[in-house]
Amino acid sequence: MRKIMLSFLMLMLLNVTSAIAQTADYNVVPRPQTITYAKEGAYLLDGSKLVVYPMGNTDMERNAKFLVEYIKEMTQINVSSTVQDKKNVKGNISLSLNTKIANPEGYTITVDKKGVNIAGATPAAVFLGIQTLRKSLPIVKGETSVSLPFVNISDAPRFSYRGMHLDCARHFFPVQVVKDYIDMIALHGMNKFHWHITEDQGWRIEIKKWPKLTTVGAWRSGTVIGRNSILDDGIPHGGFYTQEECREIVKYAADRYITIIPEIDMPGHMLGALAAYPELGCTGGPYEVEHRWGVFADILCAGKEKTFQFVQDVLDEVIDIFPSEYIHIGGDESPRSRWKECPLCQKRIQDEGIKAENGQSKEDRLQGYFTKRVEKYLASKGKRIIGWDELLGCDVDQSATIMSWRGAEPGAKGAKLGHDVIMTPNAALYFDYYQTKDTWSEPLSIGGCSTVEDVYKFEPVAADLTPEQSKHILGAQANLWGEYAVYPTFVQYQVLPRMAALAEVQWLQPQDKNFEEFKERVTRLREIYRLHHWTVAPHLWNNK
Ligand code: TNX
Repeated sequence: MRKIMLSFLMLMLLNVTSAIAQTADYNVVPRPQTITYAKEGAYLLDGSKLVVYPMGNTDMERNAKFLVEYIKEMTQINVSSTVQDKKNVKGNISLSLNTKIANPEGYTITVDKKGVNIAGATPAAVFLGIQTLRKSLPIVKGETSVSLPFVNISDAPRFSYRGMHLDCARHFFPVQVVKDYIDMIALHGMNKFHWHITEDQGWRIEIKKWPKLTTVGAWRSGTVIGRNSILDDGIPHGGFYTQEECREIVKYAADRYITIIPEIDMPGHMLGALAAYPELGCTGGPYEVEHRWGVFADILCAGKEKTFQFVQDVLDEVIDIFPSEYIHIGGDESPRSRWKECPLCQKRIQDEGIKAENGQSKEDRLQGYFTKRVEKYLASKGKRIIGWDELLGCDVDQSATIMSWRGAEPGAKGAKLGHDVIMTPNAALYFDYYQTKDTWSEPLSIGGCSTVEDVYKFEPVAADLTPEQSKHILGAQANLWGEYAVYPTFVQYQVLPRMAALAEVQWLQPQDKNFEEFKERVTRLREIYRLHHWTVAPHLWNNK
């Protein structure tokens, strides 16, 4: 009898162990601000559970559907979403709004015997909480349930601007690649996508009033091989996004609470447009859509009124598509040589009484005139400008937000002058740089080197800024320039996992960062990258 009892007990024990569900781990990237575990207890997530959302709230309904999808993706468990009524909150996964949370992106996750609740200050905050829960889930196949330890999570991001940039102008990428990139941005808790869509090497957005921008400006007859070698591949390259596609992408991002900030780079980096409309340049051309990489002398003529008509027409259509309050107007790398020799630009300088001042040449300040005029136009439509840090050398207004790329110093300087600033310093946050010094077997990159650790260690707020000045640092962003980004897999390789390191720079206070612990978190995140079949750079894992 005892023997039988014992073997029965053994069997039960075996059964229990095999039935122990795989467990969620809330240590995700970016790490939540506070995670407080209960002494014991766990919620069993299985196919009988529902995701409930407040009745009549379409944003929360969409959030609920995303969560259902994510649960399926991670665990293969099918739950469904439904509107909330009194009966079905208990024991289920509920989404709710809590206006008492101060940060508009702040949220809490509570897992206890009443069920799971994600409460956010706004639907956007709830979405961020959903991302955290999603990343916490174990990746399992063929299980009927997973276990979520009882916990209280309270979280909010450090910076309001958490961005990624993608250059779709040097090389054109299909709509799906852009959507995949937006998925990556969402997974990392980011909320801005800076979309670079005009360049010397191609104009990538349909503008109905200026059709040659895409019939002519979107196509080049070849591309230089390597880093500006003397060889050209002779292979036509091009493409553009129709306005309809742009709207589709805007919606795709907005559904994920990501704002797209389009960049129309001016007055430099404009050869795509000049090839289409040579009358917009100082010499009148002819111009060609560029095959090579770099900085080119031919830029928009600041003396001609037609140039401003062109810019306004383009921006009219751009702001009709992109609801973002910010429009990026570039402003980088605009050589002065043409403006110096152009009678119309010189006449403009005279007429406007522009003088060399503050170490800035007349032509530098002509770019200031150009920028202020465009800014004023956009302001009349309720929009604000972002521009590259070259603008600090051009006598622009304090209202221009500065994107600091030539290191972090221009940004610190801008903040001291009262500009809002977004930090994208090349040394740490240029994801077109190599991510290892051992480059022999790496795909060709622009140069430089920024390892995952270099990204992680970047601190956006310089130590010598006063608290008042620090408030001007809105956040940080990494840029992926496209000279060598020919393939979507290479785009993935360059941003994963550096994007994860950036996510913690954007989310955490410096004292809460810890690279060794981050490595463990990102190793789990890599499993989600793999689930999506994204290509991940292996350097952090000794190339394994
Ligand atoms: C500088 S960053 C540029 C880009 C290049 C990049 C390459 C900036 C405002 N201008 O046009 O693609 O370097 O790293």
